[in-house]
Amino acid sequence: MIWYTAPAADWEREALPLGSGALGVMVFGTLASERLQFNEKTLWTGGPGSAQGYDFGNWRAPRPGAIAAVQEEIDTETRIGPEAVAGRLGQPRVGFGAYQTFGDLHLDVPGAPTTTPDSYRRALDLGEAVATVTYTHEQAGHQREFFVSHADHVIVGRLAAGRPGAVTCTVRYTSPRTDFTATSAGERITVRGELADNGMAFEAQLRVGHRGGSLTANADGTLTVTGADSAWFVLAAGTDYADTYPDYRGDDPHAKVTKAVDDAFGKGYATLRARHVADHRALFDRVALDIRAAVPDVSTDRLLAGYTDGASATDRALEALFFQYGRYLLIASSRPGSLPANLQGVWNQSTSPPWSADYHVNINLQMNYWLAEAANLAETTAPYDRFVEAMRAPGRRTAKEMFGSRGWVVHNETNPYGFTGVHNWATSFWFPEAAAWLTTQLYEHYRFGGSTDYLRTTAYPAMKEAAEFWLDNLRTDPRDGTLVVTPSYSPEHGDFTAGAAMSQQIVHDLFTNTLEAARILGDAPEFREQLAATLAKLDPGLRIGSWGQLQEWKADLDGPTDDHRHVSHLFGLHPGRQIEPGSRWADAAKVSLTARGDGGTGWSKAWKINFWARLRDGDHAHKMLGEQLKSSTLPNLWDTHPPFQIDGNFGATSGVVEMLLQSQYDVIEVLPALPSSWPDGSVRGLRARGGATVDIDWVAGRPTRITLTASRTRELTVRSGLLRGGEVKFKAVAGRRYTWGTKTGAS
Ligand code: FUC
Repeated sequence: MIWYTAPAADWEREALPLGSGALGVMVFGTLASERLQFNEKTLWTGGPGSAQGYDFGNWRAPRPGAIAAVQEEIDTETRIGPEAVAGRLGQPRVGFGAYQTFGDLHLDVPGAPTTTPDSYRRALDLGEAVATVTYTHEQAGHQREFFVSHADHVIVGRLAAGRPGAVTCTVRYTSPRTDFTATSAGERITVRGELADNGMAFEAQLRVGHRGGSLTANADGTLTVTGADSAWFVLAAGTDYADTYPDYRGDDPHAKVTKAVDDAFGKGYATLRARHVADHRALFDRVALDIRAAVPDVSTDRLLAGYTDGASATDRALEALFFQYGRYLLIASSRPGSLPANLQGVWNQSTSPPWSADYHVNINLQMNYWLAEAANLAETTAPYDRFVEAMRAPGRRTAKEMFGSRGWVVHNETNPYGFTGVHNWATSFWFPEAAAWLTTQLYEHYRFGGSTDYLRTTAYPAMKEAAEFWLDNLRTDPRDGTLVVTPSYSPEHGDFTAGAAMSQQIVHDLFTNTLEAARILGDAPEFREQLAATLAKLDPGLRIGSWGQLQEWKADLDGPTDDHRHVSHLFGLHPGRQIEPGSRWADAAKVSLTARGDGGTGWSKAWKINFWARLRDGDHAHKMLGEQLKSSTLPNLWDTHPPFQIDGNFGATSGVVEMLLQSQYDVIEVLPALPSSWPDGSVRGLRARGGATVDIDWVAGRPTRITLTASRTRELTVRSGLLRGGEVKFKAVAGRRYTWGTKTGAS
């Protein structure tokens, strides 16, 4: 539960998020006029039909030889400043668009208290995914309840009072745009419009029910409930967006929205609530973390403000809450049937949000899904898979037109309209490695879940096509004859060079995964041989520099006082698996990470939790979790870059899992980086690669019991100090449970 003693005064810092993946709501809990800012995830300006025109980021005119000329210059000069390259390979963004707020629903409550009563409480129950606002006024208890149901595709709210007839309210829709009409008739409000920029049709419908009192449809498009015992509403919203290249338009939303709102209304409030809670709990309740936290009776903003160094039981309460909040937010912002979680999940109150609230793919979208498999929410990856699938057609055209090659590609940022080309922000526009990196999650989904069918139909086609792009685009480095990515740009840092560490490590990871998958699926031997031969000649992107650091670039250019937020050259440590703990590369990675320091934006700190956990330094991982809570977390526990950016929430939850369980080398490692400030505890329901669900109890920093439930029949290896010889390898049988140790640690 997260809770507060006052209404939210600020959307970003204080309002409480609810969501069903497609729909999102921010609850303010304001007394005289409840504000419910809401979103539908496909409501985007830009794309085909945009008033500005749209080119998918592809060069508007062919530039024959442009990339080759940059490559040749890098061969001779070794480095080129980013502005010079952006001038030659970039172009201004046109028609990219931005994620839009759908608007606000206001519930005007006449006679509500004008100051916040002492009894006021605004809460979000993470287990139920229900927000409540409660207060006492004129001797009557008042209660508001809100949720967004993925089971029924509606936003639901209810106002009730302890005294008969005490609920009076007017329901009103507003939007910062003027492109809509809102009309009311009977018990229904209909909002209908088209985005001025691209003509996208959108519609929302709301129906109000009440017990006692009366309901009036007003001429200004609002509805008023007067003197009821309780009132409730359902709201459905949609657009005519479809994720199909090249038009990205589908059916008018009217029929779908009407059906959703009417079906839900027919079910009644209690049924909708029960169906919603069951749907949410089926995902949320799978994981439980107990780190002997003591939840004090203070509001969450005070809990956050009081956080010091993680040494106390109340600090642990916040850490455990923050861990589960990441899981909550992923469930709320990524369910099948819509787009994946964007930079703000599904929540956006603006018509021009930061970075368009888009899909940045040089770290951010990938980070959003780091927790999905290991924190037992594999179903939330369906929208991501679909997004990647939908990107391949435009990405294939970009590969052909810009690079003259096979495969598919996407650069630094993308939108729901297949923007796979480039813009011209010098320090970020060039990142063709993004497609390869995006496919990593698909392969991880296979490694965790083990479905060969999924590998064959979903993961492998995207991976293979990304690999084909790099088979066609690697170039021999005249310095040493290895194959390198060029031009290569380590995200948002330094100059253009050939063979920066991250470029090489990503391609290494892609080829390694694709080769494994090709073997499993028995793809053509010629393809496998070509991949293996290319991998053998590939510069692996691992090099140790003059001060013992892992080099970010192929030449030794790293500055020991540089604290840039991107730590791209450690990709092979996390999320990759090229840098194994105990190796000299890991030692060098540690030198680099130490030099970069414990600061950074929200997502940067979150990544560092994962890095330190992979380096088996639980205390430093925990320190980074503390840094994130102290300086990159808002009172509503949203991560802040600043501004609000959800990747840090997801990255932090992933980091906590990495402290407790790792399996990237196909060995299930129990408590690989347990911090000393969590001496006793237990965790239930984490997932390991190979199809295992793992429960762990520990006392005084040592595991006392490990329970593993196998979801597939296959050989598994478990590593833990609890096991004789430190490791056990056995044939696990699907559906069976295996236990080592006892709950008390007695044997
Ligand atoms: C990447 C980061 C920025 C920001 C942006 C949305 O480009 O370098 O810090 O997170 O994405």
